[in-house]
Amino acid sequence: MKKIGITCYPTVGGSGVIATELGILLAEQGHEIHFITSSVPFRLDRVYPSIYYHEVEMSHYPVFQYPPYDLALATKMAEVIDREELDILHVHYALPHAICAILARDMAERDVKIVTTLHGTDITVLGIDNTFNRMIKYGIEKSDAVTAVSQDLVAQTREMIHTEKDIHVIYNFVNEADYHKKDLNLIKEQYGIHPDEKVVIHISNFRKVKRLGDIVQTFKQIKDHVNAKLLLVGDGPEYSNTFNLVTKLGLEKDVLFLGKQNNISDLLSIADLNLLMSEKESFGLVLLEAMACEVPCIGTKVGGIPEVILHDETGYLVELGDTETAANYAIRLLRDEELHHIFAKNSFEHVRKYFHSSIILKQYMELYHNVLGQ
Ligand code: GMT
Repeated sequence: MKKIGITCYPTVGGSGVIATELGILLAEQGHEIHFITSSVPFRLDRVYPSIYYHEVEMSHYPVFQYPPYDLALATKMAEVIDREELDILHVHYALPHAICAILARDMAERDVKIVTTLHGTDITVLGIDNTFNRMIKYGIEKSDAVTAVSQDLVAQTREMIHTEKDIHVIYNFVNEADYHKKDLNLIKEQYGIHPDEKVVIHISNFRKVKRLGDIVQTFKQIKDHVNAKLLLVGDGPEYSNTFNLVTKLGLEKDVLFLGKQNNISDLLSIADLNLLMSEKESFGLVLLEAMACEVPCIGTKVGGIPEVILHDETGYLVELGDTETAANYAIRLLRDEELHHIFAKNSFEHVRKYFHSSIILKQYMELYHNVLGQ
């Protein structure tokens, strides 16, 4: 039995989901898990006897212009390392979490091993900034082991951070108990969608990189040929612009803004097609979630997306911004029931074969054993 600390962004987001689900899987294997985060990770929605939660508390002293969250986190990490006798501290994101972990390891009396998982935005966005570039490199190089969620992210890290550090690719996974197709036609009816209408879905945090405009433009072209509705799930900075575009294109009746939702697998169960037209995406966890629910995906040839979607087998890949090709593929898939059925089954099998939680868990466990020299 190992004692493992986990730090992640606990709010909605793929990295928080992966960190929490991994913690749950490890606990189920008999390990003791200590989450060190600013709030309870949102997926920790029931009691697990060997999972503990340590809240990073902030004191607001007037002397600080900005409350120093990173220092409070490092202090809490050091405290938990010593008190709980952690073997490993697994942090998600180099910045700031790996930096805080390194500081905590220096402060602590115990020799804890640091494992850092790169999820993307730290490299593809922050890596461009020179101030942070050096800091990220430091975080990566001082970690005992580093993982990234796709081959593409490893390549980007090498290119932008100029590090020779070994970076292991460990892909994302889904909780199969939750992500599977359910018979929920009632939900479709409750949203006022006719049984014959096709459902296209997009789920994201509505940041600019997700190219919501391309999602709406693709849907508009689909709509000209197929009776369909678009479900937009999530919220974020691009919400208003997307809303305005939908109104401008006269699609108000066909695009449903659902806001943030918890039961994503229920919504995926009524969907026929998932769209992800991002300009940056280190993996695209939502693709796995959709595919596990037998929903074929169309995505851009960007970042790690081509490592998840098999072109012409589980879905289609298009160039960034090419909404016309995306719409043509979508129309083909939504009109041809037999083809759709094949793609849906292929998607399910692909996730099961290459991204099953048991495969990914094994890879993380091997990595832990290696850093501990066992
Ligand atoms: O997509 C986001 O902006 C959220 C971010 C996160 O912290 O969850 O997502 C990143 O990590 C996910 C989990 O590994 C990946 O599936 C996403 O592709 C990645 N986002 C980007 O690279 C933009």
